[in-house]
Amino acid sequence: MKPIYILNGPNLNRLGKREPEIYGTTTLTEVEAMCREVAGDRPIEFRQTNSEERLIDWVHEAIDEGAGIIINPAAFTFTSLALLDALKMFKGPIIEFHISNVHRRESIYHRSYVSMTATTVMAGLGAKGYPLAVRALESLIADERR
Ligand code: DHK
Repeated sequence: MKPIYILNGPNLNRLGKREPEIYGTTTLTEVEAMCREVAGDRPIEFRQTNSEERLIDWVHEAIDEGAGIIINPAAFTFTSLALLDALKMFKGPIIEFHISNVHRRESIYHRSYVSMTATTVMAGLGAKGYPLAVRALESLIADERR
């Protein structure tokens, strides 16, 4: 069974301490555990980086190995054409995930490049939305959605 890739961008390593009024107090380690529990037999590659280059390299790995992608690109959502170009190459379903409702925040967070290729967007469910995204991705994989 091919793995799903759950990829997290810059500053998410500080989840739980970072602006808890926006992102909550759940840590990324706790998020990973929740995702693995929901995934059952499905292998998960759960990763975080502050590097755009590394994030793109992981998308390239997913292109060759992955069944689906859940990506929280964080600030790269709104800045990276390189990340958009990499995600366009992925043939499986892509869920763009944001902990906060980016559309209710400052306008700098309103225009996502990633949304131009994502299968669906989940935003505002909080960190506990990640396991829901795993369930949603399994459904998209089963339906062979892109
Ligand atoms: C996380 C970030 O780091 C921000 O740059 C985004 C996103 C929002 C989130 O809600 O997960 O604007």
